[in-house]
Amino acid sequence: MPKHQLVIMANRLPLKRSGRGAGGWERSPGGLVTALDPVLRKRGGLWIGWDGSPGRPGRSMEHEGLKIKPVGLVTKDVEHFYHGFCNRTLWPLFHDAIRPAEFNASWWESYKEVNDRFARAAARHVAKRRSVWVHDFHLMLVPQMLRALRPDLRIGYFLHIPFPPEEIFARVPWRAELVHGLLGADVVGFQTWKDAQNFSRAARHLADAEGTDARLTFHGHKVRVNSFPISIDAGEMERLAQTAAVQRRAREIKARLGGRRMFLGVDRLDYTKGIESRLVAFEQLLESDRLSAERCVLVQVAVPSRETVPEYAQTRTRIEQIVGRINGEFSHPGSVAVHYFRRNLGREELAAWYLAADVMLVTPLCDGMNLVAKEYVSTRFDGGGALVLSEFAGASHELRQAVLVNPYDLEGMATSMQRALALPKAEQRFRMSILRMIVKRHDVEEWSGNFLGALEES
Ligand code: ADQ
Repeated sequence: MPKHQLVIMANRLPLKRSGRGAGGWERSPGGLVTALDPVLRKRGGLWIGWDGSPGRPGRSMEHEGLKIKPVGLVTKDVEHFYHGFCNRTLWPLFHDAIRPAEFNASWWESYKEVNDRFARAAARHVAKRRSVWVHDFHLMLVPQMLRALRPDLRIGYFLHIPFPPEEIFARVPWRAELVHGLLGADVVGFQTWKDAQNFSRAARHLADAEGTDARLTFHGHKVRVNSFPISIDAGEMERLAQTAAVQRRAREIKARLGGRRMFLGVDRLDYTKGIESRLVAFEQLLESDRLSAERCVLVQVAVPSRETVPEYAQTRTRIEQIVGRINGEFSHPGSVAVHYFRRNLGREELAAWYLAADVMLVTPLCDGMNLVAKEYVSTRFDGGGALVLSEFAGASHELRQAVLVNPYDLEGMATSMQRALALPKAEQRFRMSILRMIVKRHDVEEWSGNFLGALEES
């Protein structure tokens, strides 16, 4: 049995089969992979997860020094476990019930089965007394299941999305089982201290755990609970932005937009990200003549996500309707008001858009952290740009120098967008320098070091 330095378990592998050509791989989209990929590549280790296609699992393999152990999901698992319990029960419920969560006993059965499969895969493939780091809401039962199979392992768990207040979490018919699942870990980590407190309260009230918000005991097992705000490889993002190719591309983007001031949004196409609200706020600015499409433009880049879930298809339709409405009303020949790109951009292209944007709009209705905000700040080595950030993103706890907005207050958001665009130069640069310092200081290396340090100590 090879000795792996660190074992990551997450629903998705960091790579997925690329549509182009047989046997090709590309990076999986989303924040979890953005954050964890550099950590594991630096440390080396094993990643256990699903490759994103239904069917038998592929073979174990090694990719650029990273060992990969695929776990298979059949079509029924994809429907019941992934699209069902994960995306239609846990995701909406943990995001403040923005959309109603559905509770379905067959999905729950599937969730238990798939979690058991992951736990068994880890139990078989992980060397003695190793540390296993389990990630996110897809695998909440794994810590307890794995502890039962392999008491020699040290188990950490990190939740990438918010943990809801008890009165929302308590709606889940299987709430106690979910909490028991997490209490199998030695360290349970969250994005913010509020999430950690929500969890500890649920553990005490719904699952008979005892102790304080930071230290719980459950059936004699001690569990540490804390916040570990996730981050990005800030240095790498800055280096990318400093390359001649990215700077050239940023100039080209600006020129193509006719030198207009640019608002930018970059998100997975998800109803939690507040894309519709920011579009409507922009529409209000145009409608009231506070801005004009001849002088500014909003660019929205949205990467397709969970497209077979009905709420996602509806969100996409609504966004496309709003974009059409705004453009129909306010565009002029040569100056389209909203540019909407539904696609995944490469890292260089992404950095060029960040560098070209005057104002970055990160306006989720609810978000665990939001790495786009941190990526934007790290690319702005030129000291330019302004960040409009939702109070309901975990990132707002750290990035206090952003222009903070309530995305439910459309008029307030419109005013803040206009204000961000017109910030006096000195204030804009001052805010950006503080934001940059925070993200640089608290990067993903620090995040993983803090979490794994806590796990070592446990
Ligand atoms: P997400 O909701 O997926 O993840 P988020 O933090 O918004 O994560 O990051 C999205 C990532 O995808 C970023 O790295 C961004 O660059 C990339 N991305 C988005 N749109 C893209 C596009 N069109 N093209 C290319 N790349 C694109 C979850 C939680 C978050 C939490 C992360 C990490 O929901 O709250 O911050 O995990 O813990």
